[in-house]
Amino acid sequence: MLYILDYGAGNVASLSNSITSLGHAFRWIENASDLDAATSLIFPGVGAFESAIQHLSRRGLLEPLRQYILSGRPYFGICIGMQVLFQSSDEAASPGLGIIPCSIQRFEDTDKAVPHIGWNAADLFDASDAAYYYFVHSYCAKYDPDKFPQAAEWTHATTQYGREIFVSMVRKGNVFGTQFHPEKSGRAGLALLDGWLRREGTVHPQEAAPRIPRSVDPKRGLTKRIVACMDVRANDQGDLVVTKGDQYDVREKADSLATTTAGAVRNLGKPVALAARYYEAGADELCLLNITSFRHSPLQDQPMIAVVRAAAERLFIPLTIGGGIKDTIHPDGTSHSALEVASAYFRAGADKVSIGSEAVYAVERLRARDNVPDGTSAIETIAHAYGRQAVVVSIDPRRTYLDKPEDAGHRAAEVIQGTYGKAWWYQCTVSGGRETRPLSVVELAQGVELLGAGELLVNSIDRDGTGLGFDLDLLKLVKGSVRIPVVASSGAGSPTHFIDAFAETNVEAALAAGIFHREEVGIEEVKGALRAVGIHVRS
Ligand code: 1PR
Repeated sequence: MLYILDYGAGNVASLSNSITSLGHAFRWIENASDLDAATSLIFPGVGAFESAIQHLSRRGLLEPLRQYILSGRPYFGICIGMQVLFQSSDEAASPGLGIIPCSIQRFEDTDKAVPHIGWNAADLFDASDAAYYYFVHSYCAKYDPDKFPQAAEWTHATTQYGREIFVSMVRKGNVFGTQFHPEKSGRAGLALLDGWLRREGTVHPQEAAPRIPRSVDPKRGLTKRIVACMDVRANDQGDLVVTKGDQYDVREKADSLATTTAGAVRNLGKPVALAARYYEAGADELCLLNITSFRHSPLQDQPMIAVVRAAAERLFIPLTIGGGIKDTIHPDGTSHSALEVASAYFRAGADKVSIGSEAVYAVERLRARDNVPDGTSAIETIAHAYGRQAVVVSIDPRRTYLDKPEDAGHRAAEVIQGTYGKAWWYQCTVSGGRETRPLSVVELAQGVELLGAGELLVNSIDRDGTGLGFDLDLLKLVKGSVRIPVVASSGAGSPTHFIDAFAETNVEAALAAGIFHREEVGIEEVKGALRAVGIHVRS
């Protein structure tokens, strides 16, 4: 019987959904005795090495897990489930299982963003065609046959990130592991999972893998991601619909030729149906933003949770959910922490949560404490439990124009001098742009990075829905001020705009909504244009 070991962090719903969709049955490991009954085991670790080991220890599973693996029964470790096979990790004080006598180290972040988030190739030693899979991690087993010969002996595939090459698959005897998430890697991932499940009784030969030196190829490595975003809210009839605004105004304008009612919420389709369309069309990632959640509690917003659940059952690519991730008091007086709200979304099948307004307030409080984190913000509590890669901060800045650049005071370095004389800085907003706060976009970006955010989604109220292209000044400013990955958002009107964003600002991903919803430009069309100019994207 196949068992899955859930250690309580992150999105295990995606793994169970993908196994079910492939027609396989499984049970969850409840306690150590289940490990005796298991004839094959998957450990889908997400998050942090230390919390995985601590959790296994607390449940009395650590030693039984080691014994299970040493007994020769098939084991498949995913991400942290692969890393715990190693001796230790720079991330943690507790040792790992010690099956692979080598340590896990942090990526260098001098030449690239960390975490490593996105689609990258796993190069097998015995095949020329590499498949692309979805990775999300800050630590890895470096592939260096001279320095770490034991890790090299276990290596089944390697992957390149920046100038580093790391172990992306291990295989020896009954043990198999992937640093990437097959359950989030579309068809390639499902095929890999299905292959392992069908051959689960097979034990591979024990011989060591060839220790082949691998050299860095400047044309390879992490691909640029294309993200489709759905802003979701209830329309005036109370149905959840995908909507889309111009500069955040989502209501229909009065127009003598209009067939829809002026003032009604624009309805561009049903969220799950649209999400399925984008999955089929080759989107690398999907984002669902509950844009009116600041008005009520997302935990009571069961339709939104149902949307996430339904989407996660059908789509095997990463899903980010945003809107209302904050401490909440229900109308019945019960209070729920941001961590509880996020956990509800993770359980439903989200891979990341995106925090908007609450991130602005958290940085304001951080600055009032002279930039000393106190561990209480939504960003910190969620990153601590689920890993920083699970926490995206969605920024909603607006240009604030200055009469004279000198008026910017201490923000002089953040002022953009426009071509036609006007200068501006980027000011943060909350509640979907309804309220402007004194914080600048750079202060917010650096503050949330310090608090533990793993990625930034950079919107622009000025460009949203205009089709004029991404705000490249804004993206350069943010990208230059942080080390975490940046997703460009707002204003995409053509494939050329994506080329501009990647070529001129080096962001890791670019997101669009309107042009995809209205089918003006297809995702494959965008990727084709990027490929044509030599920008590396997933096929
Ligand atoms: O503050 O944590 O509850 O989160 C609320 C979330 O909802 C934030 O991420 C905020 O950006 C979003 N939001 C709130 N109001 C609106 C609105 O439109 N009235 N949508 C809104 C923001 C911006 C992008 C959009 C891109 C691309 N939408 O997500 O999809 O601008 O659009 P385009 O390609 O058509 O130009 P909290």
